[in-house]
Amino acid sequence: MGAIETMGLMITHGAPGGVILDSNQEAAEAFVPSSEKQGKMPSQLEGAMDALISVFYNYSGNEGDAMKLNKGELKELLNSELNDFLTCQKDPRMVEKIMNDLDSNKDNEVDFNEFVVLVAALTVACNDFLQEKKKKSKN
Ligand SMILES: [Ca+2]
Ligand SMILES: [Ca+2]
Repeated sequence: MGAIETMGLMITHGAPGGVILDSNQEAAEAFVPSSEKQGKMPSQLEGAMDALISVFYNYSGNEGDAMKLNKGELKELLNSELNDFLTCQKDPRMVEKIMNDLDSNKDNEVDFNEFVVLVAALTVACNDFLQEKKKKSKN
């Protein structure tokens, strides 16, 4: 409950998605595809980014546009990959709400740029939760 509320809040206020979009250009210029660094193991973070991309296309390729998640594909992804984080998704309106929050260009599909906003928001919410838990266990 808490996580998803925080998420909605952050998406409405444009952060952290806004931050990501602002730095897109710089990030793209600094980006070196892993194929250019042959034989080198990806770092933990690079591996996580790679996984993020793979997961997205695993679901987006099921129906219609292979580059975008429609509502059914988004639901599948949320159910299978974020089951522990989004406990209130049993509510069928939840997928609808997440879809509306994420779909910033209003084409009724979630592309990778829009999906990344969800992951970033959930990661921030997850960090807040963990830090809060740490604080409480200290007292
Ligand atoms: Ca699709
Ligand atoms: Ca969209």
